[in-house]
Amino acid sequence: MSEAKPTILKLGGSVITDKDGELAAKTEVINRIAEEIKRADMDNLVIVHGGGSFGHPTAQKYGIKDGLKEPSQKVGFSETHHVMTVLNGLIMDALVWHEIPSLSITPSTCIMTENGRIKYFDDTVLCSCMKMGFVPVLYGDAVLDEKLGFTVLSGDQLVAHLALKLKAQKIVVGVDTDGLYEADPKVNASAKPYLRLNLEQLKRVQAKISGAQTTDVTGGMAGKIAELIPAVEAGISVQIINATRNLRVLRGLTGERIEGTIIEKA
Ligand code: IP8
Repeated sequence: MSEAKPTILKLGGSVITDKDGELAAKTEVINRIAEEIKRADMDNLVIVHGGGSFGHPTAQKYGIKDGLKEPSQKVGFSETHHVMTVLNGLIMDALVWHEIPSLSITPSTCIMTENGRIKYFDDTVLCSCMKMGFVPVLYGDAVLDEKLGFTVLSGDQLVAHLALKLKAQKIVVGVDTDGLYEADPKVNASAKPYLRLNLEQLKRVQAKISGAQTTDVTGGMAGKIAELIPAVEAGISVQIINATRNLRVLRGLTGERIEGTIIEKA
């Protein structure tokens, strides 16, 4: 058992899936990341992954985020959760085959939200498995909601919630760009990434990009930053790295200096 403060690793949907495809997992990337996680040999690691081309198109098709409005959506809720378990199975496959003691924790069976925000979280299994040295693996999921019937819980909300609950040391956010950019690097090739941001600067960036278009039902980069702000306020450091590139996850986890954006309170 370890006393080290936890590190939370978020694997974005755009890293582990091809967002232009349908149910298109990037199995080579997933395997390479599993190998890097094994090499990092972390005490007290928690992994959270996003939905990519598994969760988002299905959630969008059935309007799951806005809640239960008609009975025909119910099977869409089941399907959204189900495709997330399929993606999670592929992640677990890679972790287990790399001999990482890990346990999938299904958000929809231990979390309920109220108007989209986490209200109940039974963390008994999560905490026990961490005490035993397992790596818990959670993900954005379709969850039951006290007011809406059901909704979509983003991996980013989960990351920030877990970071605060577990008093994490740091959050490593794996995306498919070299950090957080002044403008969308996929649209503007000369856009530059921020190397370091403090809380006030992060809030200014958040205000600037909050109107941006996104296909993610959970809000893309703007949603990600909004979720991270309370964790940064609590003194938890955040590093946004390009997890599609070799060795970045390993180096992000072990604290080596790499390209990306570091966000700290002051
Ligand atoms: O990709 C959303 O998780 P995210 C999961 O972390 C679903 O926002 C079910 C769309």
